[in-house]
Amino acid sequence: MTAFMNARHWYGLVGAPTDIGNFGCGAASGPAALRAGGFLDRMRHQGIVVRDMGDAEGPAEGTGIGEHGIRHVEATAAWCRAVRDGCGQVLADGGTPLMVGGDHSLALGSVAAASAHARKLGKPLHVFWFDAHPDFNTPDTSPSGNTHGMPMAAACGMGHPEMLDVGAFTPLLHPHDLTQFGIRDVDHGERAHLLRHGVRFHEMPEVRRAGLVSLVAEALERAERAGAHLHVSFDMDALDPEHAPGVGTPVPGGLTLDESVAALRLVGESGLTGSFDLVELAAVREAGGSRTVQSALELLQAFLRADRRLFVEPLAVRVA
Ligand SMILES: [Mn+2]
Repeated sequence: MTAFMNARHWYGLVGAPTDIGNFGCGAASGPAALRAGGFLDRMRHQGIVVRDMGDAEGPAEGTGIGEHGIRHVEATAAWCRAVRDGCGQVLADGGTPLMVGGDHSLALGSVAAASAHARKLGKPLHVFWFDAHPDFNTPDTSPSGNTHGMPMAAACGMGHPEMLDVGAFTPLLHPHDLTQFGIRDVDHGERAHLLRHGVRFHEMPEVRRAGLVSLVAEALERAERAGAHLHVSFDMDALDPEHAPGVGTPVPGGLTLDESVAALRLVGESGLTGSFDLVELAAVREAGGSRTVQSALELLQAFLRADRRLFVEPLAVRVA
């Protein structure tokens, strides 16, 4: 199998060890936990090239509470700019960035890099967002003021000016090109935003009815028809707490590990994914075990091993 591999294709691990977007939640430990869990060795043994680009750097301390109770927005933006630059460098060098968080506010940085790269290639950006939460709050709709609930609204051009300023332009993403899976905890004003802007957000009852894999296959078809750069953002709390107890904001009734693995395998097979996040890995919150890290490793492996670009040029999306 190795003989057919495209040696030019590689991934760049960009760590983002902070939980500035949900201060104290424990997600800052994510990159170290994934490395200690043997991620790089495991990939190397399978002939998959993952270069460790090291960790992005940002403020260690928060920057206080602003208007509408928004927390640490300047520090969040500083971290997002560092993530943007780390992921942007991997893209510029021809690799696929794997951003490992850290809390989910950091996806604003990786999406900023992906959007700039897609624009340069003349492609639209599509985002797949696996999460218990839509992360589509604005400062005035957020009950907590935590920026990890705001990155997708900000990417779509709504939110605090500091967050809108992370990318080279705004909006970074058209709301119609955002598809969310595994959603089960939506704030009231956030739901109004999602509906008003036409975001496809697949809540758990729909996932149970239609099946995660077929919803993902439909979204892949749209992305392929559009010739999109696909950015995939996987929040560990998309999984049911049974499979990922070590997260900052666990919500019962989530995705199984098996269906998530199957979905990410399909995403990999499509060959469309130009950038990837795995976030909210707060293994320190899990008493005595490493279940969450093992789940994270399985998800990444499912995606990476299936990535068609390792073997051949992109082919048509296979529909389940
Ligand atoms: Mn999230």
